Amino acid sequence: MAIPGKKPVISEPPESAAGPAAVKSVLSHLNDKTGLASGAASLLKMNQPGGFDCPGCAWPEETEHRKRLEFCENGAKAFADEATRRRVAPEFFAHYSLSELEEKSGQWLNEQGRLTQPMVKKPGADNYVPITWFSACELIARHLNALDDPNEAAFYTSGRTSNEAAFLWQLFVRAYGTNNMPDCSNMCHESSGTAMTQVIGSGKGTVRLEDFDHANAIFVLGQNPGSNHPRMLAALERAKAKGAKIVTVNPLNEPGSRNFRNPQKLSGWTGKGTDLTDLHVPVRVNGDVAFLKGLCKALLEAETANKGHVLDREFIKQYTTGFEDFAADVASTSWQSIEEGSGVGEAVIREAAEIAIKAHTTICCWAMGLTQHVNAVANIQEVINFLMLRGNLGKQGAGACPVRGHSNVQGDRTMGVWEKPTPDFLERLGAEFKFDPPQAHGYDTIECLRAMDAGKVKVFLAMGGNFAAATPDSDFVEQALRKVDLTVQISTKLNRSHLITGETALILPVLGRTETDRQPDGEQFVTVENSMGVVTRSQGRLRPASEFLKSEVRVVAEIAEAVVGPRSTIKWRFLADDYHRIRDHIGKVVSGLSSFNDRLYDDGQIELPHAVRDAREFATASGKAEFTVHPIAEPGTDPGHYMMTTIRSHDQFNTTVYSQNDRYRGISESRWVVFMSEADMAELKLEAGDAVDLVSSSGSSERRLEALSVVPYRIPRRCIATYYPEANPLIPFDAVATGANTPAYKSVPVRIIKA
Ligand SMILES: Nc1nc2c(c(=O)[nH]1)N[C@H]1C(S)=C(S)[C@@H](COP(=O)(O)OP(=O)(O)OC[C@H]3O[C@@H](n4cnc5c(=O)[nH]c(N)nc54)[C@H](O)[C@@H]3O)O[C@H]1N2
Ligand SMILES: Nc1nc2c(c(=O)[nH]1)N[C@H]1C(S)=C(S)[C@@H](COP(=O)(O)OP(=O)(O)OC[C@H]3O[C@@H](n4cnc5c(=O)[nH]c(N)nc54)[C@H](O)[C@@H]3O)O[C@H]1N2
Ligand SMILES: [Mo]
Repeated sequence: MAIPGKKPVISEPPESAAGPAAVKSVLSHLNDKTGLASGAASLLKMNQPGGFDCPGCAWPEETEHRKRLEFCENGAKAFADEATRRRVAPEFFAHYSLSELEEKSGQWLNEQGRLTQPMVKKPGADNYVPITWFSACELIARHLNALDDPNEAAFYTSGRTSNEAAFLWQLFVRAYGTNNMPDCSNMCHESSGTAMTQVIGSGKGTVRLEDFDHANAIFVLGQNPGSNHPRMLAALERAKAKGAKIVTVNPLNEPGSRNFRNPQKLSGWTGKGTDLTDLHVPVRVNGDVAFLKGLCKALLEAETANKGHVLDREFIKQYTTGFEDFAADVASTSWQSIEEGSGVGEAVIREAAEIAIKAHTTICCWAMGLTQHVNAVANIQEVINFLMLRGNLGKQGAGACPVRGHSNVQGDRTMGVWEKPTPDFLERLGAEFKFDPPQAHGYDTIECLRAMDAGKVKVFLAMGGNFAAATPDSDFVEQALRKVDLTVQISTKLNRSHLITGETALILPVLGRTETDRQPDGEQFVTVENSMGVVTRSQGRLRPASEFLKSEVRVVAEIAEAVVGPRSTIKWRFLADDYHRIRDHIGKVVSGLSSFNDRLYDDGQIELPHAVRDAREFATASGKAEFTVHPIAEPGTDPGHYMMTTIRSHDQFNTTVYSQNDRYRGISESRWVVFMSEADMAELKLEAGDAVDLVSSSGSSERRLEALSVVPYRIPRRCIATYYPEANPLIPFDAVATGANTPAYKSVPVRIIKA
């Protein structure tokens, strides 16, 4: 958590992204954390054949245009953070009690370095003490095997976990007897998966990286690639060079999306950079349904004026259903309600539509700005409506591109880490390993928290992540976590989830992706799947941070052996001795990965099949892609309320905060801020730097954050922005995306009270 009270230093945001400033930032991170020479040598292996996959985001690496330096500033920071020379050893836990550590910020905790040894906190104790791996696994087994029902346990996964570890993990959880597998995806792109599965029959994106070279228009909605997917800027720059127009739809005009100085090219060091965005559409927070309806309305009106030249009638007729109802609804929606709902004028929406009409091929990219709202599923289905009007699905240079977050979050789902597995997957899993997997759906993240609070989850294991800080409604979550009997964190770095624990708690430290993974049968590599469905290998090369670390795969195997060993015929340790054996099983269970090992060696990478992208086949109820109708979201701000969104800075990876600065937004020394328009500030008689409290309410309960500094910013009126995770205590637990349960982190009505 941030330290309240500290004042930010506010300056003008920079005009361009990346460039020399990014290189300077990389060098200083490496120098502080890993030592410059060894850090730089290892970075050269990142995203290269035979090297390791970047532990940062899920943007695919280039193959055709691969550079010697195939990484970005933020990937380098994620690397340096894992490769740090600092250590959290048993002496650290002897020195600091849990009560003391709870007062420390998340940034401080992370800065203490890598976890080195298994630790246990016993009931009533206020310190962690060392425990052997064997005793830790026995302890887990005792707790799990004492439960009345396997559904009293839950198994969280964060998205850095490799395919091999994820596959073994879900196999263990199902062999134990539950589908309670909440994951970070539940807080992230769940809305995208749900929305797309309903209307196009697949939850994954329909574009390849090469499609960016063939796109005439690219819409980037609710995404900040400059900070969160910086390598995407290179793809946008190339598209731009070939004449593509780029439209960004975002309440903030993010510097990273405006101008890009490619540090991999000489011109990025000396020149002016590339102006990426042709049109910025400053929607109000949660104004996207209204904006997208406006866009479709402009397209339909243009078709009426110029019959046969705007819509792809062939596509609509052959591949879709529901067009008539959709068109009628759009026609009956007034421009006035579109302008009010989106906060954007008709002229700007028509300008965006004009770009789409002139483009033969359009890609829509999006991220959390669309997925984390109560009406998030509607947001994404409106994107699909818009794409379908001009046949932009299953066509080169076009398609839907939900840009995933964690580097293997998509792969973890492909491996079966899902609380709602398909019957088909379970059948193949059961046949391969000769057991009956549980059929009933398990808890997602929100349901898991509710069950914890109700005393129905008694044992909680987390494969990575920072469950306590990433989830909404922090006070509620912490209270729920403390009701659990045993919490287990399988982690690389210290975070809040190690401090907010059940009665008994374990920390199990693991190898990171950058480190050598040696097993009895030799050095191992793992695989990951990027945001575009391409599976590649990743092999760490650094010396492990401690001799006591185990790989995630090995830890899962040892826990599984202790918990279900005698009851199952699966040879857990044998599988972990050589990951090829795990991949052989994956090839038989997961469709699209047959002959997994052979193809990895032959081709280096495997592209998973995608029926929509490859064949315009839609596995929906109707067998067609479906147009859908959605109401414009209510502004949701009663008088006196502002709509708060939560954002990432340029110096964090999710709950891991590297510094209190946000170079791209001109903020330094404090993240305890609220971004606000000057007009709203004037109305409330606030000056830059003034302290305010934010209060959100749901039902009868109120949540409050105190003394945040006001920062004047170009953001639509009655909208404000704060940082994730600092603002998570304000996010009501019960505000979630309809149908997907993704927390509505990006539309929280709050009151502003002058402190
Ligand atoms: N360096 C770095 N890289 C990361 C991460 C990181 O924390 N740091 N996190 C990873 C993960 S897990 C994820 S999911 C992704 C997240 O990547 P992003 O989704 O890009 O991250 P956010 O900062 O949450 O929000 C994105 C944008 O949504 C805009 N926005 C907010 N509300 C609205 C709205 O109502 N409508 C619209 N149209 N826009 C809105 C914000 O202004 C912001 O620019 O990045 C991944 N990559
Ligand atoms: N307000 C608000 N809340 C949000 C969001 C938001 O936009 N706004 N975004 C949401 C999103 S998109 C996401 S994805 C979630 C993120 O939720 P999580 O994935 O749970 O959180 P992270 O901060 O990514 O987890 C960081 C921790 O993972 C561990 N770790 C790192 N690498 C490894 C590894 O290789 N193996 C293992 N076992 N552990 C490792 C380290 O201990 C580190 O401290 O947060 C969500 N919460
Ligand atoms: Mo995410």
